[in-house]
Amino acid sequence: MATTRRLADWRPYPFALTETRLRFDIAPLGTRVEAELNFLPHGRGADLVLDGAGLRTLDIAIDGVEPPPDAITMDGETLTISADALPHRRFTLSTTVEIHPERNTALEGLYLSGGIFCTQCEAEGFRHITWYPDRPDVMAPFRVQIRSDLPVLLSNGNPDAAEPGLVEWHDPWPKPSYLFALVAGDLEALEDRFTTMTGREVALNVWVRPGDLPRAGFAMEALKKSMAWDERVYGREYDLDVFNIVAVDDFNMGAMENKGLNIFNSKLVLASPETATDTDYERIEAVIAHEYFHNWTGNRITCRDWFQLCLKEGLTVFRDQQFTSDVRSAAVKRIEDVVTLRARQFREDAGPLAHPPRPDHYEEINNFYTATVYEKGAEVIGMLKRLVGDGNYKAALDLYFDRHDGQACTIEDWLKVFEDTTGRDLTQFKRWYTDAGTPRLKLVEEWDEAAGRLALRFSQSTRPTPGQPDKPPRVIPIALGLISQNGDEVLPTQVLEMTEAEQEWSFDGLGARPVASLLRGFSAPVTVERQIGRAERAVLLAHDTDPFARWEAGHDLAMDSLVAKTTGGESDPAFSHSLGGLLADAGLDPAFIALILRLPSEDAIATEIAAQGGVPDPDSIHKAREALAAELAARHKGVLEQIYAEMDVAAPYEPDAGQAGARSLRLAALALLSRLDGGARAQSLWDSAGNMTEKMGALADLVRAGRADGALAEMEARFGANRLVMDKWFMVQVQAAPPEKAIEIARGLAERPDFEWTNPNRFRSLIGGFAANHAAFHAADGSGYGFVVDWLIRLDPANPQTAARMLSVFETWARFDAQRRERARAALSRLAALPGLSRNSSEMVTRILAAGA
Ligand code: B3K
Ligand code: ZN
Repeated sequence: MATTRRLADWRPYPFALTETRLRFDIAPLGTRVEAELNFLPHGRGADLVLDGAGLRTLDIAIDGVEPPPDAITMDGETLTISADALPHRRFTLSTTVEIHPERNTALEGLYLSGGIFCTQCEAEGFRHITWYPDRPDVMAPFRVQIRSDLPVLLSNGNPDAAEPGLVEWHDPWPKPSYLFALVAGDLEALEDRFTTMTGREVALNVWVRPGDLPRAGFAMEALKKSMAWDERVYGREYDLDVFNIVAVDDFNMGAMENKGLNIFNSKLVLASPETATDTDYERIEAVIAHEYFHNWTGNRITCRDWFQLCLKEGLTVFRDQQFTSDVRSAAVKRIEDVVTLRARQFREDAGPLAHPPRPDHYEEINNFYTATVYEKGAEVIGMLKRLVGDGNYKAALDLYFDRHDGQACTIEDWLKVFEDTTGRDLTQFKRWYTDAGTPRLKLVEEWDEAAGRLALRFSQSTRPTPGQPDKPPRVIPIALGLISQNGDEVLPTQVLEMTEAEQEWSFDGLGARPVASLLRGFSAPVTVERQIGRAERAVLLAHDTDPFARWEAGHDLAMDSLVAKTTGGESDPAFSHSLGGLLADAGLDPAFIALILRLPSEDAIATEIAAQGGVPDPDSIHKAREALAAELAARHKGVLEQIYAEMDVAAPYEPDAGQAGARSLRLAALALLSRLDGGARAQSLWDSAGNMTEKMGALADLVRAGRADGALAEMEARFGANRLVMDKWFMVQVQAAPPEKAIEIARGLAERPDFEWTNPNRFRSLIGGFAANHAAFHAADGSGYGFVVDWLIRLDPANPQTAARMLSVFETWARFDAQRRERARAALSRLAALPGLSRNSSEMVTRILAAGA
């Protein structure tokens, strides 16, 4: 039975754990784990409660003596040793258990991936390894011995003794169990070194399967860059003699920040120009940085309980975003982040899965590794920084590291360092952490021609979310500038600090009515409602000095056209016209133009229609978007052809921002042109391209045009044995396919022997890729819903985490028409009724179905 866990129920653990010693005997059919835990009772009378799941317990002893049988209770996932059987002083609990990594398909705890033993312990995977207080506020130094005949045996910390078949690792930094890691396998390392700011030498290794070394170099460079950046920008130095990264093929998410031993999904490590795209490279760099940055924000300072997850994740995402802005283009990065935030987090906030960055209850914590905790968590920190200023932000962070090093903390601790640094009261600001939902900011402008005064009247409101009917006003930093009709900036950026439900600001001494450039840099994660004409938007698109606001003006114009077209109207010529100006502007960053050319996604259009109170129709949305693309292509054919030719990078491939920007513009132009030439140009690019970025761009266009058979066959012939490339092969065929064909293609692909559905990457490529084909997934006959649910029913018993995560593709089901809703409800109910459904999927499906109640 599922039980709800509540923040209000947190109590300190009644014992200190002063040392953890583990010994693993790894064998093909069963691994033995011996644990010795040194406990110091904080007081008297508390039972010792430990977590464990799926363990075959062979032995339990306290100070070497087996406790009397009636002192031990095993119930579900807990082992309790009653207080009467415990000494009132330091004692050692020893246990021996047997576990079966070779049968572990859930990829949680110790498991096998392609012959490599590896672990994933966050959030509660360690209990699948041994009996333990498996909670983040119990921290201890670890000593780990591994016995195995495999050649490479790794754990956290520094290597100690080693002899053939046995190694010992020692991690002196107290850490919670979720940061434990172990790897055993036949691996090769790309080796390097880093000298820290105080001159300490650190050995760096990126461990991969034999043969993959040539594709590990970029990850290593990214690691060194991250280490240097964290020293330079945050003053944070690495604190062990070695830093290991291991790439494995079977992994439930992207990567994991285990102390000194990061374990990665191989797709976020391995890259070569022939096998990885520019986007893959950018992601690898960002995730390597993210996991590395966790060493301070997550590991040295961790979370008191899982409700505080965004304490480490929001901050670490914020830090990796800063890093990418520094090493690439800040403007482009900001726009990309906002696109992702809206696509994932706003969508989450608007549906049945809405929750605050710091939730106060959950059934399964793994369901809360969400866009809200991560991306909104990062936005909240961005707002805080904007409100207190860069200097205060830095001082507050220094204080945070000083005050809380070695501790397990809360959001309250985090806010307190800002309060102590600045003297500000952050009580109202804290609502960003505790309240769910995306505030809607409404602006009404009043222009007084005679006085030359512009009054801006703002109001804010947030719709109810599950369990939170009332939403008091929040602090909203509104970064604002004013642009004159002829394009001059008449007021540089100011930050208005909105705290009330309604508030007004006015600006005097203006010669003529300016255009407000609102929410510059996307200064708060809110939606905006304002009366603004096409002409004003065009002014912003042509002249705004803030790249985000400029992009946003283009995005809004495109969205207006798309929404109008969907409901049978005409597209607005203003967008196409302004686009002409941008395409001809040689001074603009190609990556920026590419972002404007990338039309809003079908899902985003559906969201907008729903937000305006309409019922989105996936088929008309698809047609409208295709029609606008074709229109733009026809209207700008000449300049698009010119761009396509000019953005052909002649220099040898580099995954840097400059080259990647040129390629993204080239491919955006190609995508439009392919709507005119039926894919002819895409075919010749496919034939000639020497890098995966252009290959995949061309291939998507070929798939869309229905002429990809040749290219797909070639790709399979060349890369059939490369799992990561074949993941792309699976995905593009379903995601870019014409919606009416996608389901047949998906069914066919699912029959293939290389559709290894227990591999999360492969599952996400095919099933997730299909669900990302908006009109196919939301087909009126329910075939898309049925297909996805059939696969989730199959996956759930094997891998609940990945199954539950994918259920979020259903979070928008209630916004469609009655027929689609019925079909979605039927499919979801089939899943909900499944005997033995995991706690993960059960919680998700119950919350999702509640949307239609
Ligand atoms: N902390 C891990 C995520 C763990 C997910 C557990 N279901 C990766 C990261 O955010 O860096
Ligand atoms: Zn993280």
